Amino acid sequence: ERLRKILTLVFVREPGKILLGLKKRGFGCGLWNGFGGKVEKNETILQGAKRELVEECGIQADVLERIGLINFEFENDPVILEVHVFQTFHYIGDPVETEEMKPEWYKDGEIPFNQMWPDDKYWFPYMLQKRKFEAYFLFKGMDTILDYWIKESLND
Ligand code: 6U4
Ligand code: NA
Ligand code: NA
Repeated sequence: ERLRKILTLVFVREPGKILLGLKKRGFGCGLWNGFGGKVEKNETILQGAKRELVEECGIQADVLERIGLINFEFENDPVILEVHVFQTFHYIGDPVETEEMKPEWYKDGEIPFNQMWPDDKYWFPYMLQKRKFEAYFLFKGMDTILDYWIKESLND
């Protein structure tokens, strides 16, 4: 019996650069990442993604593009994290620091992978090149990837 948690992860982009947030609390604290969180019962995944983007960095995006789907498992843990990854080049507002995230723009070639989740280096290249992907990672703790696969996927 697996317990599946649905999460979102949103990347705001401009040509040549990408907005990341330093997570200030909770899961992934101290790591740079996109913006997102748990999808609530009364909303769709897309609505959850847009809500978390506003809540965490003050940015509104009317259109988000689905770019990836990642399933995470942790050794000896029944929970599966199903993370829906989105990106947008069209947004309203300037990023603001919130209680959860400190936003900062990074050049596409200067992503701080050594201060990010260890899986990110594997799938960021797909996202940066706008290639839709699906991936799976099996973690031991927060730092060690025991197994993974990643594939380009074209389903919409
Ligand atoms: P609360 O505590 O309810 O405010 P919430 O904002 O709903 O939390 P949070 O911040 O725990 O959810 O969501 C976790 C975020 O971290 C999601 O955006 C998904 C992302 N995430 C989780 N594991 C990840 C991983 N291995 N690699 C990655 N992002 C991950 O790049
Ligand atoms: Na969050
Ligand atoms: Na949340």
